[in-house]
Amino acid sequence: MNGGHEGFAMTMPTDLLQRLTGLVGPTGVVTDSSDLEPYAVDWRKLFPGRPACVVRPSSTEQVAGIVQICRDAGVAVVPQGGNTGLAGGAVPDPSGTQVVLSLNRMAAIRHVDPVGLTIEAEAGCILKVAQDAAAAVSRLLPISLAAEGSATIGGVVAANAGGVNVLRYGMTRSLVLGLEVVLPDGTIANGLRRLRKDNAGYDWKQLFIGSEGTLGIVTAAVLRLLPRPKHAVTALLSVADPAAALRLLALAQDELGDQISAFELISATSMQLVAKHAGLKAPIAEGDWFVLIEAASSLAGLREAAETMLGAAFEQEIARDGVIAESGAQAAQLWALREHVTESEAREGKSVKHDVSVPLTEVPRFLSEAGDALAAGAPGTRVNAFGHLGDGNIHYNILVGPDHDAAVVNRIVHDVVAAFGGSISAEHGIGQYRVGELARYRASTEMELARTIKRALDPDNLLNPGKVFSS
Ligand code: 2HG
Ligand code: ZN
Repeated sequence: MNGGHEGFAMTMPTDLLQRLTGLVGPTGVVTDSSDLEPYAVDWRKLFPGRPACVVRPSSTEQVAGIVQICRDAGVAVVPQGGNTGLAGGAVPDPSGTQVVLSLNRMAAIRHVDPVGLTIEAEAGCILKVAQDAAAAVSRLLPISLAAEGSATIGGVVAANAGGVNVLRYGMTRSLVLGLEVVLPDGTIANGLRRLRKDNAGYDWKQLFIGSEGTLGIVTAAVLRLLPRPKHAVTALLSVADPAAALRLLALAQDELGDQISAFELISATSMQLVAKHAGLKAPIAEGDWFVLIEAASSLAGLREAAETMLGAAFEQEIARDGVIAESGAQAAQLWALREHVTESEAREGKSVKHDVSVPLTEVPRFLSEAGDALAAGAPGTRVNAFGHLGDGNIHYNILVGPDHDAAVVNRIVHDVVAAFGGSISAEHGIGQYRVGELARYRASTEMELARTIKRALDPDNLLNPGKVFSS
């Protein structure tokens, strides 16, 4: 019965496996230790866990059944999508007692409506597959992340994912029209409405978006689409410092206005890492800071506007060098520089990540004060800063040596973030990585409000325990 997985028999109530297998069939339950591995640990391998088993339902009713069975047995359930998160929110703890509920068999796109501008997809649908389905009818699903080839719709919604287009289209939350959720007691809340306007009572779906699987399990979502822009322009510029990057943002707002779809900051360190580990080099003169700008529109004239912006940036001595992509292929090359930063950082060695936001205009002062604080409190560390400057969201990642203490580095950086009224998690969520930091930096009234909601929906703390709050 235990499939040869030794730790399993010790930690899992005896009839639980039988009941789960009875519900989803033998192929829907994974117990073999080597098959469990990809579900047990996050991709950065920072949070190694050990699931009792993995259950792979193929319908919302099965998800509800699994939750009920586990609840009866007093066993915790950890929902998991593409397992691409950076905060350890989708992996079990090391106890060997938690059941991972993988949504990867529920991957259907249920409808695409090119006129009503909606798409309905099941939780396990890969984000890129949903983007492609929208593109096939000339529509845009504007959630764009490096992990889009593996991240799933359910995970993207549960994590309220950000990405590079947030400054124009908002976080995932702003694109969710309808949601289907399995609650911690195993009931199904079906709010899969495709309505643009729905002000009838509480907008309860908002509770689950960004709850990281602690309040309910997202099984399907209706997302908003947009007309697909026919024209896009991508430019890479170098600037002297982050203050100049902000002046460039103001200029871009003047010249490209509401067509700006990405405004990304890349430090020289990030560029050097990408050159070293991915063999990619910026096609402009070396600089201290770089800005990658993208604008997209259904109407022509973007390129001219971008050229005007570039000309003004040189004239006003905001930019030192710059290039506008001449083709889609060149645009992809410019984007590849930005998209390879995370991977190149990982290849460089150990890093302590910070996904922070401060009021946008404070970014330059934040960068300088955090740099000073680290030089004083954690000498020998190197800053790899990059991110979504258009949102005030910087990935302030610190390359550390074996003797540096990650907790000390966190404290130094987050204290500066707090001094600027910022957030310790702009887009990656809390997961298990930031539980202590959230408790430290969020006001106790805010934490108590959150706990009240958690207790009301999941009084036994059986849904993704230990994430967002300590259990
Ligand atoms: C990005 O913007 C991702 O590329 C990853 O959010 C950030 O590696 C990181 O810290
Ligand atoms: Zn990011």
